[in-house]
Amino acid sequence: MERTFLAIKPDGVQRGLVGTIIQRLEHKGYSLVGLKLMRVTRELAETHYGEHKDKPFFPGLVNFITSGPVVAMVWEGRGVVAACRKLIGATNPLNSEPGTLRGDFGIDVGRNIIHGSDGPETAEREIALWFQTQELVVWEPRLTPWIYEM
Ligand code: DAT
Ligand code: MG
Repeated sequence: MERTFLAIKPDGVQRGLVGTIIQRLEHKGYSLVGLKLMRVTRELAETHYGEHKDKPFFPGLVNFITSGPVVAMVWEGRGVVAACRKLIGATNPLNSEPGTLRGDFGIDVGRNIIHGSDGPETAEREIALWFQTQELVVWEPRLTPWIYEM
């Protein structure tokens, strides 16, 4: 089964959106396999956002992601990487469609609520960066036959 890495950013936690976000993903039919509330170190933030290190917004991005608690999650299911990107919406919440998490709950690109891996290889790298193997729980969701035809 495919897995993706999602992180509810400090604005999402401060604004009380943790339950809403988890509920949306559960209702979609995906399964949670890893979950932790954590403070992000500068080292982790800089590694996670390494592809953006030369961008003008990089220092602000690192300051923001380390400014408060983050909910780090791994979700599993068919097509979960692309589906979560759709569910999250465009990077700038003003361009995100209504019905997406950023479209419904955000305004500013620097306060866009949630991170999601942008592809399967990125997901593998980010899961390994944020979680130890023993923190991921392998379990058999009983609803599988009600969510997947086969
Ligand atoms: P995404 O989070 O949709 O994958 P990204 O990887 O391009 O977007 O950028 C990572 C984060 O950096 C993004 O969620 C918010 C911030 N960011 C991106 N572009 C920005 C900009 N032009 N100004 C301020 N922050 C920006
Ligand atoms: Mg990205």
